[in-house]
Amino acid sequence: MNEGDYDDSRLRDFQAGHTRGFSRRDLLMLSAAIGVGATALPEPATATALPEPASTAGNAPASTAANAPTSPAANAPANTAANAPAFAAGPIVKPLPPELFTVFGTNAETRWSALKDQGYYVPIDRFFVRNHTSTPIIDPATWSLEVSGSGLRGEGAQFSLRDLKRLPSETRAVAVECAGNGRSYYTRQQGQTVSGTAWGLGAVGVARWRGVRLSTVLRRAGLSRHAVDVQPTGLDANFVSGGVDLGPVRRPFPIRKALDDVLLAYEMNDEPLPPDHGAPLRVLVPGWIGIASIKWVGRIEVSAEPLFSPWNTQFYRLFGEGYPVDGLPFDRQVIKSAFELDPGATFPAGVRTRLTGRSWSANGPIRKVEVSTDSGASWRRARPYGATPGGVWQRWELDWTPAAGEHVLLARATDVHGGTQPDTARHNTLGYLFDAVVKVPVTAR
Ligand SMILES: Nc1nc2c(c(=O)[nH]1)N[C@H]1C(S)=C(S)[C@@H](COP(=O)(O)O)O[C@H]1N2
Ligand SMILES: [Mo]
Repeated sequence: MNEGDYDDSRLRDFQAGHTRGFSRRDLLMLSAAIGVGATALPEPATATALPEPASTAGNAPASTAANAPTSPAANAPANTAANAPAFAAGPIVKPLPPELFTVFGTNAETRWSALKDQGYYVPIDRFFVRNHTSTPIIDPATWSLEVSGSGLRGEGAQFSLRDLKRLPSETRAVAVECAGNGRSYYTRQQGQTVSGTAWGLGAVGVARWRGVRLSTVLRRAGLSRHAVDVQPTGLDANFVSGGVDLGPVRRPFPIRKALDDVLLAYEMNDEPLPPDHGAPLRVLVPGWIGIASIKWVGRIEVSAEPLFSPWNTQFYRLFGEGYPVDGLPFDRQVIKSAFELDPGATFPAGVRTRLTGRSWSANGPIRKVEVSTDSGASWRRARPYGATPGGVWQRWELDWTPAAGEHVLLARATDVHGGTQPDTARHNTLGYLFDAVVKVPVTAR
């Protein structure tokens, strides 16, 4: 499918003020944030046609009591003193040992050294977590999925987890990667200012997901041929940004993508989906930026009109000198490589060591990986190894005998379509889609 056409048409809708589920105030904030005001984004003389700010939250799923996430504290016995620390422990449920993760507020990045000697799939205990707020604990027995909207022929439908598990299942390798993965390198490597979580390269993971195809569920719910957009909504708390309640986390994608390869997953690496990764059910949108893969989904809206949320109007747009159209939306991930080591690692000098890493591209399997151990002066082909189910990423290795001193390692991948990693990523103020070759300083002694 052609995401470029989709993005262009949504940009035009947006500029023309054809937004729904998106407040005038958000639009003004966006105009102010990008510093263009009325020039690029028409000041809504159409303001009356746009919903009032309150309607942003009003777009939230009618969260039924049964669907409301219960806090761990709510499940605690009457005397909660002993249980209090479990609730206070933080926004992420699973342990975050420092040898596996770097924590940024409500988010945790996988340390690349923790992927060495792991298989193709990233184990749950080291899979990165990106939470806008906190992991909700949802009772799978009372949870249900609501599928509704103007893109259905009838009233819509509700599915319990048991209903979904009775439908034909599919198991697939899919990467989840944050759009801002590698963001800190805009600053560290290119000296540029960006805003957002200062991820290294560890906001990515590949898992084996099992679930039901979204197309199966949409057809059961009475999909109409007028449907154009699909928008899943999370049951986590509303996201408040700059004092503005943006409502629950949600983001639309086109019906073509929905019917192509989107999965509703209830298992991750052969285990029930863990709380931090979206239990009881999450969306997986292969090849797209992580935000498309909504966790803790409670409702899926199917619409006969284009849908908008702050996650495709305010965030996930490209603003910057390098972009001809200010505020271009985007959906697809790019190409990257990472060594399975932490920057600043040390090696024994004069001893042969095996460098390992992984490369991945949202546009197709990796064809070759070149590695430099001398700051880019010379390059060698890395040896690919291991099975590549789904062709999501490629593991590789290369032997190296370092001389004593400081070295800079680089890895550069090329995919089957010839797409490769540039020396410099195209700067955008929100720091998305960093695809340049990363310089990894190491020491031998
Ligand atoms: N409901 C909900 N879904 C969400 C998010 C969230 O905060 N809430 N974060 C999104 C973002 S930005 C990313 S990168 C991925 C991260 O998935 P993971 O935490 O399973 O690695 O989930 C996406 N889905
Ligand atoms: Mo993300």
